[in-house]
Amino acid sequence: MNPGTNPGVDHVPWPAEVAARYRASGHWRGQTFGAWLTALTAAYADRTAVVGERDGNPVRWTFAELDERAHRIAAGLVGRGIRAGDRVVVQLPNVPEFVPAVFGLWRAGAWPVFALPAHRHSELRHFAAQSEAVAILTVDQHERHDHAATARAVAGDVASVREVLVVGSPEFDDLAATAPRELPDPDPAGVAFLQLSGGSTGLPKLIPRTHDDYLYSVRESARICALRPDSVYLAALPVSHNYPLSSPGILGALHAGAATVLAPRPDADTAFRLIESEGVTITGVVPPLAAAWVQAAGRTERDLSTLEVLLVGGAKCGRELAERIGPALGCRLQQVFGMAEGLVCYTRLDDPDEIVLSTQGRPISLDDEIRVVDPDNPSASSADVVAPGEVGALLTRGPYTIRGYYRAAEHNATAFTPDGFYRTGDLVRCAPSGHVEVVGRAKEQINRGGEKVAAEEVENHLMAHPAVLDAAVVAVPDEYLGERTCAYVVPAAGSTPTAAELRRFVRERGVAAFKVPDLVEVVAAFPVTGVGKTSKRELRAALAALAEKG
Ligand code: OOB
Repeated sequence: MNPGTNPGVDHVPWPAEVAARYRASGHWRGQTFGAWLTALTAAYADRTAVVGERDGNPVRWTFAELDERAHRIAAGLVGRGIRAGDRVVVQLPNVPEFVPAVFGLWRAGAWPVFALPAHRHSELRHFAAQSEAVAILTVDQHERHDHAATARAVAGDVASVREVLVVGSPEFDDLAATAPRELPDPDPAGVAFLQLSGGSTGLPKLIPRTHDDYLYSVRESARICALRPDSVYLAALPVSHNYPLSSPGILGALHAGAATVLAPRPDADTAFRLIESEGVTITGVVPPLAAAWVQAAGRTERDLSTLEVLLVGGAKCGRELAERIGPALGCRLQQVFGMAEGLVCYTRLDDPDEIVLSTQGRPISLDDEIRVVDPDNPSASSADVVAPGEVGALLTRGPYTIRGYYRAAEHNATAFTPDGFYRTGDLVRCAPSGHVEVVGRAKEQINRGGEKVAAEEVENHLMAHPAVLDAAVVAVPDEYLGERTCAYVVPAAGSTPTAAELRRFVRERGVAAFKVPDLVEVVAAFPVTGVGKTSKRELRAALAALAEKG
């Protein structure tokens, strides 16, 4: 056991009797990711597993080649002193090496901490510090950003980070050429990796997912999305996100013996080129991307006829867009409503059209417990359910939904009910069929076309500016993204900060570009709400209402 990890304190396990039930029902099978890949390789050795591009050149690996690479990387990592239980921040774009590198970490027993390519110094430093990571795995340059330099700067700031491993460097090639060796299989009930929460409070929380729970959601996702060995999944979104990783994602495709094609970028030109050349049958996008693809489909020369299913999720897919997808792209729409904390809902491929167009699906598992509770009470218990068909706040617990964030005891006390339900912060309505319709959000988060922005995180950055007395970040409706961010700012006495200056300031603090406020409004004072409350929550609600009125 790594002395840095402390099960029960670092992460909250499922109660023993609940875990026993999930094992008895076959949800949890006691298999690790490493053992799972070994079994898949035995079944599908010569089939293509991963297709990608490196420096513009095609890369194509079979299951056997992927498996061997993962074994070599695992041995190389262990040779570099990475031990079971060590955390390693992984910031990789959609490069083929992502797949063997992550399996290499899993086989070494290390926990990937999945950062997005958009994250910058301040976020990476937080992930590394919070997880006491020993290494950062990244690329050199990507989309004109020097990731290796950022990672090295973070390593300089966070004492636990001993090394920066750069995929594509001669050092990494050496590591990946290490002779494979037998390594002990980690505990399948233990944490396998840390995902990031979209967050609503100051800094993103880390989400501990186990081999047992995640593999259950992967197997079921592959089945629900009807993946088969001759399916071809296009990973269009950044692959370290839960959605393209597992809903059904790369892992779902592997489970079915299918190939994954990694798109270096998600734009229609790139995606359509790959759909045509690789015969892609299924992919997943966020609503703004679906809209862009629908538009581009009208004037493309590419043959998209292999595409059978387009998953749309991450943010609400409006009815109008939903209706255009099938006719424009010649495929079936499948809505997906998921969260890195666990619960994933899908419309089923044989659901009636009306359900597919108007709901965000139903849970993966019959053992996913759903409660729709009093939306006006942030501490509503799982018993405070609203009448059937009414809108309420969604609580959930189940075989792949976490019982607590990583090292966040204080936050967990409010983010979960005492009986272990996760407060999703989503406002939903549940149909008698069990289908869920997402109608809004109670959490202080902006959903910018699927990219999540925690209001408080951005407010804290703004308030670090000497000319800012107070800040409140709210969502404003946006035709393309669904929502954009608007920062209302009260200046410090005698200061006159400009919008451009404040946006630059936030960017220069080293945050993902999608968190830089789209709009900044400097106001003399914040409106006071009817009840005279001045809490941030009330202010944001009042400002959001104001913004909506235009
Ligand atoms: C996915 O995961 P996260 O962790 O980035 O974000 C989760 C949140 C949900 O709580 C909800 O607020 C929103 O994103 N969301 C949707 C949605 N799908 C996600 N809101 C409305 N309609 C939808 N279809 O976003 C994610 C994880 C796995 C699969 C798909 C998406």
